[in-house]
Amino acid sequence: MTTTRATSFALGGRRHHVLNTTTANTKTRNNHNENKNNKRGGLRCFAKAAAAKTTTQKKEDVPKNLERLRISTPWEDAQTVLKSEFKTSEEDLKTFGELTKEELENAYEMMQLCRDFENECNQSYMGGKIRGFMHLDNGQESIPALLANSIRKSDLKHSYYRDHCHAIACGVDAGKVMAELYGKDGGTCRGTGGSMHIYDVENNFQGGWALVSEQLPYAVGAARSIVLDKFLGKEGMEDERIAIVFVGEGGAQNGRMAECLNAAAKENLPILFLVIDNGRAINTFTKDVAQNQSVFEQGKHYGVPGVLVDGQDVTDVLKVGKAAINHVRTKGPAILQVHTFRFNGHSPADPEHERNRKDEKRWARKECDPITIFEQSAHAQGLDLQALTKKAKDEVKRALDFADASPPPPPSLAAELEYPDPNGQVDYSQREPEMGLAKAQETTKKIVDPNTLAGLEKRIADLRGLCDTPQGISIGDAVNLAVLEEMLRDPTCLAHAEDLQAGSSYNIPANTQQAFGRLRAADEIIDEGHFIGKALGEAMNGYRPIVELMNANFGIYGMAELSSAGNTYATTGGQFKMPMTVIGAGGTAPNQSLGAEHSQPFHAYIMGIPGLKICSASKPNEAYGLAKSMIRDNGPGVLLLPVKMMKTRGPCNPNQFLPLHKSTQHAKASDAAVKANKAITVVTYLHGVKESEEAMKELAASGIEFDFIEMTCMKPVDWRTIQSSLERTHKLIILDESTRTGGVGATLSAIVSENLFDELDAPVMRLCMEDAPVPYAGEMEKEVVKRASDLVEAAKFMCGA
Ligand SMILES: Cc1ncc(C[n+]2csc(CCOP(=O)(O)OP(=O)(O)O)c2C)c(N)n1
Repeated sequence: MTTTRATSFALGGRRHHVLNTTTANTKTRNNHNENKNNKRGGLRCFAKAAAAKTTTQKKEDVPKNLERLRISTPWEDAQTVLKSEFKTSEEDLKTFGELTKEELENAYEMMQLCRDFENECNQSYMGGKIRGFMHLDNGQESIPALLANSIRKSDLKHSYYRDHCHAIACGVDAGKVMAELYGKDGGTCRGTGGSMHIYDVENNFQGGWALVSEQLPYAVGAARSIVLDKFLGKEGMEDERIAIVFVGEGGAQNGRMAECLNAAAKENLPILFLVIDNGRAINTFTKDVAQNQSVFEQGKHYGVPGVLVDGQDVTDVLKVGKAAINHVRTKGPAILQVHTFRFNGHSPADPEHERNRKDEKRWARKECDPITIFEQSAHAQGLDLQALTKKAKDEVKRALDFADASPPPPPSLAAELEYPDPNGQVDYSQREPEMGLAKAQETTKKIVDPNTLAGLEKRIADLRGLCDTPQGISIGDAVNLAVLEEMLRDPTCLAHAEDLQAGSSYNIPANTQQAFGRLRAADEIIDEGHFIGKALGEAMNGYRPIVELMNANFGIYGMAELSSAGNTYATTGGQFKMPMTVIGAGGTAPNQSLGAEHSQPFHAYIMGIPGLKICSASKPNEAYGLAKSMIRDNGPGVLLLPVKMMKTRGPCNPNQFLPLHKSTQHAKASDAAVKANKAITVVTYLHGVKESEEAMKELAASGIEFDFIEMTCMKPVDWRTIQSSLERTHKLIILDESTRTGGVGATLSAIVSENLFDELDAPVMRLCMEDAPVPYAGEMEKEVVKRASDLVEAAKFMCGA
């Protein structure tokens, strides 16, 4: 028998090019490049550049072992780059080159505020008030100075884990930031996020993301939302908004950077990639792992202009930064690489062992402090530096007092923030588009061509008509109907998929691009992480994206993004909902022969992600009703469909919204079978539904009957439906389309044991996929994937037949 079979398986280039000597705006300020002690390629690059430039520092001031030195990007050189790469006009250059007193005061005050804030963070960390990982920004204050001067409240900002100063410079209250670090209720996210997850909906500060580079596609999604707002004619939106994303030079080596540059260029999105180049990723010299550190030139392949600036000179940063930001506001995407030094360890946990790190830090603090450099420059003359410093320090003091006084969050908050739409509390049929139904209809009429609209309405009517035929509608078309209806009803509904024009591999979501155009129904490059990520950014900004995965298993590339989608509502303290739906055909049918990688139990892999609602549907009726509800739900959901049954037809009620937290009982064992001890509760999903139906037929003659339950809701596990069945049958078989270890059945079985132990007459029996890659050859596959015949055998065994 099947469970016995299970025992046969175990259970259980070093060179870098920061300084491109052919680029006019990149020269070292220090003429110490002949440093004989240094044999590394990086410095030799500096040597060439430095030869062309004057020095501001005596050679003997520089420790001989330093491998990273300050660069020089004087405004006259930067202008050459801006003219050639950004096509900035002479007139604009003149404007950007002139810094007003107010700009300089703002910049200085923000630098002092950030320095003092971070120093106090350090103190608070030592005092145990701040815990976990914390990343400080000392030495890089010219960037917040730029933000304070040039970034608007309405711009959409995506930062990384070193985010305190970015948030403050973008208008987030310093007291709320400090309170968040203290884990207090008055924090930006009520203590749910912490140092690496600062969000503030009011100032459009959208993270605070802790996985290196994950923020890149989210920001691209945010930039798309700006373009979409214009397309939809959304009211109350400023025209020149931009998205800005911060990334380290280490993070910029991640492939997401290339994908996002491609996406930004392809749709000419208003997005600035602000690269914070402190030369080290934690301790590792980025030049040791990256062949080319000229991140500002990464856009060349896509036609995205870039510029490098010396981050120790705040006036250079302000001038060049203003030009880059203006380019994004008026023309399209750009890269701004700011060359800086980080004065502290990566985080308090950083031992800073890597070569010469401590010498570099000591030297940089002494020679490259942007605050001191500004104070000693001609620009500082005439400014009341003392008064500005006092103002900054007073603000930090206020922030500390606010954080201290704030109470801790109520422990119950974590549970309250599980889902924006708590289970069973929303009638999705009544949920209107955010802009209201009337406005939504008016918008759709404005943006969809009348002939196309007529064709679409006919297509929808045809699909609805199929529901009335004796054969019914297919699972694929039931999903298509749901998607088309929702996209028609709510112009903020979007679609993302590969091969979308052709309706992707299983003809879902078909006709969306033809009906709604490329902006709302986007064909995607082949990286599911990329477009799940963009969907996440859109969902944070008023859109309801629907992502189709072609094969659910391809979603493996989007695990980081799915997990962050699940986290966001909670980690933002409930500020950002995440109304996105991911649909994928997947699973492991017997005789599938799709090979190991296309047959993985993706549903089991994502089951542990908090905040995700996971449903599955193996009949058209459920596929339609769940898709409709999930699209209108305000949290992230995944709807899984059986890959080999997409054309299976059946009845469907095209007017219903099914609950996302309920399993579905398809058949009930007779009272006679219960009395005869021949009734079994069978719980399954995806292809297991068809297999179970076959088994039921086969068992009819033996008198064994099933209370047959489909896990239309996989997460949260609906054990109450199982309970009412077990109260009759007292026997449970799980036909599980996932592995014995870590599978859906494992979770379900544990929950049943915990909650329904007294109802069981026998141990729960799991018919799982074994812990083996699904083999291609049928003979071997039979050993791994369970099917109707295994269920028949197991049912007979359980009933002693
Ligand atoms: C996906 C992922 N891998 C590894 C880490 C650990 N980590 C945190 S920051 C960091 C270095 C990033 O360096 P860089 O992008 O240059 O930014 P910086 O911290 O220097 O500002 C690493 C490896 C992480 N957070 N996420």
